[in-house]
Amino acid sequence: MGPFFNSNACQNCHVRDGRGHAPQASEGQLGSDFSTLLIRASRSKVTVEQAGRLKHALQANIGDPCIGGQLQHLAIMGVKPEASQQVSYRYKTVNFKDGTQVELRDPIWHVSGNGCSIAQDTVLSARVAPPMIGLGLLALIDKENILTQQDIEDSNQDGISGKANQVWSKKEQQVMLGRFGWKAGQPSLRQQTAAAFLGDMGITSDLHTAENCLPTQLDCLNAVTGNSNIRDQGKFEVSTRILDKVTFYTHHLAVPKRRNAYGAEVIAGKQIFKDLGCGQCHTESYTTQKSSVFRALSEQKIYSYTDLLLHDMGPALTDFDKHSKTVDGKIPVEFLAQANEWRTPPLWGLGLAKTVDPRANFLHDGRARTILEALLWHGGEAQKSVNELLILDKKQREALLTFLNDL
Ligand code: HEC
Ligand code: HEC
Ligand SMILES: [Ca+2]
Ligand SMILES: [Ca+2]
Repeated sequence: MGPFFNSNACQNCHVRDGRGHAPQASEGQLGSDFSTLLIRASRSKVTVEQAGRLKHALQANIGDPCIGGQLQHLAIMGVKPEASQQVSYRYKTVNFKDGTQVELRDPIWHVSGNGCSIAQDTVLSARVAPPMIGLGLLALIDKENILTQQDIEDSNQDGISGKANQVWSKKEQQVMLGRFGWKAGQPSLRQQTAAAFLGDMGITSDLHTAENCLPTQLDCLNAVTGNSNIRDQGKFEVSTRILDKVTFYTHHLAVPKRRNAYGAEVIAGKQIFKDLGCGQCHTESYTTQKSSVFRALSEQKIYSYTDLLLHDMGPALTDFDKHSKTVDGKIPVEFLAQANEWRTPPLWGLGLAKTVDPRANFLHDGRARTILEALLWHGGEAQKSVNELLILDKKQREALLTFLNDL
């Protein structure tokens, strides 16, 4: 493991195969529990218009000179960690039309390089570990079913303009539809898994054969590595056999059964979900493709509640700079995904998130402590849905949440 790492096991972050959480901190305090959350870094040399025209927009993904593409706050003995990170929160309240108040916590990120300085034009992106369920099913949604939902220029003028991410596949050596990660930056679960081994734990594999050190990080470059120790398995730290097994595992974690799908309040809530336009991004269902490799996942009707497309979610959810200031939303951050764009996450398993781990949080940076908070942070293309949410009465709000909690 290492030289640099964020954690030493997949399940430290994906707690019991569920989701992670943001550090806790009351007003005026600093939170430092980064056990399930990490910060990405990117610098953009191209405008988003150029990135859209580039064949694979790889130019949009240049790491920071001090911390590379990801801040690893831990390192093996003898290597100094890259940087340190903390978070504090500004607490604010949102009012429903009927006077009900909900408190939201707005994160302020504190990051500093260890012996070097993060660049002023670096865009930072905080990401909490997402749940691991149903991923093999998402991998088997026909790409055309995703692409036909795009409406990049919002030509039907409903305010929603989903866009697919187009990302680089290391295996295929070509541009492919991005499906995984909060900005859909990974095309396959094998590549996502190999990226996690290297980026999060410092473990090389057949897809990432070099350790994760910048040319300036001499102690990292000179550190002992496991590459030369593994005689039979090739020159990397995790063998292809183990990488393939972990990848198989990530494909096959089931989604939980609905508990009360036909309950009257659940059905009423589902209607409100539709009326508020939630389903315009959280697409209800698909049938997976036929697959001889993944037989158990083949030709299944699934209820994933996602279009797997990127949406502008407004300035409050936009990535930030080293002073925790929101950056220009249009800056490309991860292939075609801009600073203000996020992939619609699937909603299955939502109601059991806190059963899996009571600390579980929602949204890309875990700022939302409850499902209701997650809804209230929606902005940008989803602003209309939130405006309508705010005028619901107590009974309607409860029905909506009962439906979401049944997923
Ligand atoms: C330091 C915490 C951390 C560790 C350790 C970690 N992950 Fe993750 N994982 C994340 C975060 C954060 C994301 C979201 C990344 C993004 O948005 O690009 C993620 C995303 C994923 C996804 C995509 C899920 C989705 O819904 O799109 C998979 C699959 C995954 N990780 C598997 C693994 C495996 C397998 C390991 C161990 C080899 C691992 N992770 C280790 C934090 C972690
Ligand atoms: C314009 C597209 C869009 C619309 C409309 C929309 N969402 Fe979302 N939703 C998203 C995206 C994108 C995210 C991820 C945002 C982030 O992580 O910052 C998200 C996140 C969520 C989450 C948190 C999921 C998680 O895993 O953390 C929930 C719950 C949710 N939406 C429910 C709803 C409900 C209910 C509505 C209707 C009131 C709705 N959404 C409307 C796109 C949309
Ligand atoms: Ca790094
Ligand atoms: Ca290593």
